[in-house]
Amino acid sequence: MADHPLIGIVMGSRSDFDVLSPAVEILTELGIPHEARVVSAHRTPDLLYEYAEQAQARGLRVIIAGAGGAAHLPGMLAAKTLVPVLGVPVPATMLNGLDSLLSIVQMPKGVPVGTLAIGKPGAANAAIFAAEILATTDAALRERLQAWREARRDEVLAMELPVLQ
Ligand code: RP5
Repeated sequence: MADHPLIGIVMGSRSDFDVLSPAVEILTELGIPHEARVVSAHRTPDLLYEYAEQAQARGLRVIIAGAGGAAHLPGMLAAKTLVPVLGVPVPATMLNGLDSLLSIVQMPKGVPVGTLAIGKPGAANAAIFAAEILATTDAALRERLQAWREARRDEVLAMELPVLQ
């Protein structure tokens, strides 16, 4: 297994962590080396550039970026690196993440950000999607992913509904 992070999880604020935490949990469960950091597009733009510029050389294969409001973090990272960026809209304002979703998904042609759903489901899916990307060249990870998916299937098959009188 790699001794350096393969996936970078970045978020605009400490306040985003709760929403991004499913991504951390799933990558941990799948045994994928990762890191989680706060990088703000608007408040630490120089750090954003540095993170993006060093991502490839540091061995990052995918970046998961979550932010709320006018969420420029995923798009600006994507503008500065060829490492694929997955964007997670965070519900952080009165607009409940719709603002962030539109900010992230409406990238101009030529600078793609793979945009996931608003909130924790999007964070979880970003981690799974990143794992699937890595699994294209990692047979052991592909097996762990297959087992993970089968466990989700078994959870559903075991579901019982209440009997109403
Ligand atoms: C965004 O502003 C962050 O991604 C966060 O979702 C939101 C609020 O940040 P804080 O004021 O909580 O630091 O840039």
